[in-house]
Amino acid sequence: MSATRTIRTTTRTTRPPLKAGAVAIPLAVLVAGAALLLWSGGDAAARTAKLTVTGAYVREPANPDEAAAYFSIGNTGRADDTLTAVTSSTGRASLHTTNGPKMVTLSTAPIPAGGRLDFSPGANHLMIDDPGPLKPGATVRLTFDFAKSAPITVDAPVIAISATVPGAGAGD
Ligand SMILES: [Cu+2]
Repeated sequence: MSATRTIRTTTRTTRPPLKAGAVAIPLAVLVAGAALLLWSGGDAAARTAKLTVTGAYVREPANPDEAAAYFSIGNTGRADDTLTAVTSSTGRASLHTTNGPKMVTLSTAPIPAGGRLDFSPGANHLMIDDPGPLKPGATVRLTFDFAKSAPITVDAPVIAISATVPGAGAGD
């Protein structure tokens, strides 16, 4: 697509005619540039992360000040990526991990090529501060931002305090 755009600039005819020698060099540069774009584009496509977010849910909070969300990010691509932030349609979300009895904020979390990043109870979780009332059946829209890949948005269902994890044992 970008190569097509580059080539289209050669069809401009509004400029006054130039000497053949003056045209030849810019054309050569354009052709070389287009070839470089094609080459680097193909190379990049072969080595990108391919991310999917699965199993996202929000546990109904015991109090309205704080909720936790969980999810899994799979990477079937051939490059690592990094989760840099998650934003929530309600409240303020931050990445947390559990270190013994304490919660620690994570600024980023790695998603290895061919691997996955799990945010699951007892370990990593998405903390949502001041989410407001969240009842089972509602959904919270979560947008995941990555260092390299385009953002991914999912609607995470709110599940009851006592409910089992959705999709548990499904083996996604
Ligand atoms: Cu936390």
